[in-house]
Amino acid sequence: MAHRNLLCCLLAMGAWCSSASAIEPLCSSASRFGPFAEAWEAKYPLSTLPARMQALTDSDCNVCHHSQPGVLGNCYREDLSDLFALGMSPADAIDQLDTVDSDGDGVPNGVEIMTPRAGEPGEIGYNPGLVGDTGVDPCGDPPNEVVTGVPETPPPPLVPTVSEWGLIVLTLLGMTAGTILLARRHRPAAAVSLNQPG
Ligand code: HEC
Ligand SMILES: [Ca+2]
Ligand SMILES: [Ca+2]
Repeated sequence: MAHRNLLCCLLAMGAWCSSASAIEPLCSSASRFGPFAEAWEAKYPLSTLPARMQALTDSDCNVCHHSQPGVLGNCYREDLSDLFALGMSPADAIDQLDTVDSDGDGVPNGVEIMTPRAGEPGEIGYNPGLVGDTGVDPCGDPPNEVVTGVPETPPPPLVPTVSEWGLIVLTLLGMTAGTILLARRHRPAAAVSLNQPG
């Protein structure tokens, strides 16, 4: 409970600091970010997603939030919030969701966050809570509102995906098994014909 109080305090201060620019100098950068944003940056220091969200939506908080804190979404934040409600720390919740596909676009959160952006040299990261070619939020209110206007689902890789490799391996295994079966089936026949005197 103390934990949650601390979070609320820091988060409220974050909102307060970013909305009231007059008191901005009073806010240390640590308190402005809040525990989720801090834990996130510690886990993914090389991702340029926060800077990109800042440039496109005027707030790096939109890595997780929809358009403003207090509004439903995005899907990634909703998952984080669920784990937090179960008593998990922000850092543990972020860890736990690394391999989960929160926005359902087929790519796990951690992979999205660290994927170099196609055609944007130096830019790393697709938003794990937004999908499609225009960065819509399936968990927003209203749902599917455009948030970034740019792709937030990584393009499919050019090499075979894991499931495609699986198919290839299965096919090869099937062919091998078939060859062995055929060889077995022919052997007795050959033996019979050899044993029978002509
Ligand atoms: C890594 C994800 C992440 C980032 C980045 C982030 N937040 Fe949050 N924020 C959350 C989660 C998760 C909750 C819900 C916590 C809970 O369930 O109590 C939340 C809740 C809040 C709330 C309480 C109201 C609400 O929407 O539930 C405020 C205010 C808030 N954040 C402000 C900010 C500000 C300001 C920033 C940017 C400086 C920021 N957050 C960045 C994840 C994040
Ligand atoms: Ca995803
Ligand atoms: Ca995505």
